[in-house]
Amino acid sequence: IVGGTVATVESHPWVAAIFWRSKSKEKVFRCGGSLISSCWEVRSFTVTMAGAGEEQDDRTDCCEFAFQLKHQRAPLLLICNCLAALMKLRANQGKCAVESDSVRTVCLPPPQQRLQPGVTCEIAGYGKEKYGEEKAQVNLLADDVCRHKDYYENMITDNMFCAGRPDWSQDACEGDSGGPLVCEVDNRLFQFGVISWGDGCAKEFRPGVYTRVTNYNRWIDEKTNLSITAGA
Ligand code: 4AZ
Repeated sequence: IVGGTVATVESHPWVAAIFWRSKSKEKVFRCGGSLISSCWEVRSFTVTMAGAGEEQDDRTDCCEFAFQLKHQRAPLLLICNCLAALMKLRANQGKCAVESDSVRTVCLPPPQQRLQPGVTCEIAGYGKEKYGEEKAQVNLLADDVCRHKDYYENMITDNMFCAGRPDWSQDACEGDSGGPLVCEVDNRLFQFGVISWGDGCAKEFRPGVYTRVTNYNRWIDEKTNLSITAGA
């Protein structure tokens, strides 16, 4: 998070810090995530593959495709954003996550709920620049603004939305991707976005890009075999 403030774990009890175990068995911090049920987390990630040729794939939600190619060691450079990925937690003594003041699931948004541009939402994560849990506030941008040529033009699909500060002072950054963007509706917080990508951090005309979670409610319910979508 850039330009944010220190957050207590209790204020964002659904935020996960995801670590990978390196070859030397060390735990290395990779990205964020959020707890959507006691045994499932949702996150986003970027797949980059280098090879002999160079080709940029413009599909933005191509996880399965990318993994197939990775398996075949295809000679191309592919960068794609997996906008929504689910991670199943392993149960420990019959339980996955045990809820407490610092561990709690986040609510998925009602699928039809649309928020107006300008609405202020909150992001949280453990990424740059301070690498401690921080939170910041960002405002939703209208799609046509984010698709303007001064912004991201045709890089924004219907599965994404943009959010930033009018003065560009607060933003998500490297290591925050996968983490949640939550907004308040009728005094309750819902996860409307997954921190996904951006050109740099807190840069003018380069807002953060988020996965539009309402487009994935049904998919999440199907994949997890849960019915965690409100009002579905
Ligand atoms: C990242 O690499 C990342 N400023 C996440 C969000 C943004 C940039 C980079 C948005 O995880």
